[in-house]
Amino acid sequence: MATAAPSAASRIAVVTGASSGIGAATARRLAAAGYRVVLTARRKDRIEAIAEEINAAGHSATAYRLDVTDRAAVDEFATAFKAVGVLVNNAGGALGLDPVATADPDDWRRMYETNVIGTLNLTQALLPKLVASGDGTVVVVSSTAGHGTYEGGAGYVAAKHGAHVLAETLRLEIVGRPVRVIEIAPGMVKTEEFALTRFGGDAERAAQVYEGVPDPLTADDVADTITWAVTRPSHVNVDLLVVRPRAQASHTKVHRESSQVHRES
Ligand code: 8X3
Repeated sequence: MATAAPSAASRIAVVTGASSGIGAATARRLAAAGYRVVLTARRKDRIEAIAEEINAAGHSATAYRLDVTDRAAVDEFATAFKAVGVLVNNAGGALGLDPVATADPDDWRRMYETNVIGTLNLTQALLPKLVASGDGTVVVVSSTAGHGTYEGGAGYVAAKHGAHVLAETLRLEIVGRPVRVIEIAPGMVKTEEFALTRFGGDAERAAQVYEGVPDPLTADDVADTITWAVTRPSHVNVDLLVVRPRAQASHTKVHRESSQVHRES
């Protein structure tokens, strides 16, 4: 099947949260698809190593240390570009799985900051450059948590609903300009860090999330989906794509080995 090769003006792709997981995998996939990828994250050593690996494979990547919640730093970053073709807002994540009655408000604030304000910062700063490319694409990596709730998830679910609303509203507001807004909403993805971060480094609790689940999605599965959506012809806007592993029918209905069990923390 034909894919849309990026034109010269739209060849730069910025990926946030590119130091691991879905962000790193997306940087690799977009580079292989012909984009000059700019990897951003707080951990400079990790994005530099991934950029080196991409360049060694004959593709093009650079690394730029960036905290998406630092607006002054984001604005400074944006001055580096005349035009940007693709912005993948991937930085974010979950903290805790506590019920509303006892959850830590600081966790909620931090999740809103990274998942929503971070996406807002990058999108605002780069929107003029995406328009200037003549063929821009904003990707918001939300989650199935942006489309339904589950016990213990409210802080993360609220933040991801915020990311979903940002994408949906932006699409309404900029229609007529040459920029697509694509939301990718992954379900259960087994990455090295998502669950570990959620549970404050508790590896045992993190492992339980995926216990017995045959083939949760990988970061590369989601990167493949993102890259597919981005490389459709310019007039094709994949508004919202929900992607789950076959073993997950909903947040609360996950197949684990031979039994159907309900999700528990
Ligand atoms: C991750 C999906 O089920 O942990 O965004 O909320 S879930």
